[in-house]
Amino acid sequence: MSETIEPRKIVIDLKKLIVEPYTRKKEVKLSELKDYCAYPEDAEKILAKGEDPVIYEYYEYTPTEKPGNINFGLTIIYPGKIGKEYYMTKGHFHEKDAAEFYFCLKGKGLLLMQNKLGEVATIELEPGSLGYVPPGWGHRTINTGRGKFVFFFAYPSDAGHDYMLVKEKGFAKIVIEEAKTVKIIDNPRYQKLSQ
Ligand code: PAN
Ligand code: ZN
Repeated sequence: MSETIEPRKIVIDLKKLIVEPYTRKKEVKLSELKDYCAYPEDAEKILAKGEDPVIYEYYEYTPTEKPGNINFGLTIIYPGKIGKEYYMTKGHFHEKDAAEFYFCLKGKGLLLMQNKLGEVATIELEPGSLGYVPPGWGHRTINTGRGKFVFFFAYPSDAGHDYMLVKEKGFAKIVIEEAKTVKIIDNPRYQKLSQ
């Protein structure tokens, strides 16, 4: 039987930073992000102190995974660093050739993208700017500011998410703070996709 999706209104509350209603909320703490960090030993040091801070959270509204629909929501990345690496999302590739956009609402950060040839692109995001992720590009966002970095995202509902590629190989570039400035440097733990 074919599924019927009803038209509906969803409110993005910019004060409470919540999507109402949402179908999924996810909170990612340091213990879950650790294996994606360029300097996991710095993550271990924080965890060894008994701290496990929330690095980011997101609210998503998924009408259905049926092709032709759109998933959307709000991501909030807290300010902070793990060693010298700024708080960031895990990052992923979409399983299908599916684009996405990130529209920045608060704070500032970077959208880091990489395709399967290893080409890298970065886009600075501040309120009012939109980063377009073309199909085939893995994507991660990084909070380089002092406040929360908040953006609205939308992508095709049947896109699918592949985290393993990023977990095992990493992104070619990482974003760190050095001498109080934001630097995009080569990832010391990066393994080329061909290896
Ligand atoms: C976003 C991301 C969200 C969290 O909704 O899922 O910002 O990042 P990770 O999924 O990498 O943990 C998106 O890109 N969806 O496709
Ligand atoms: Zn995505």
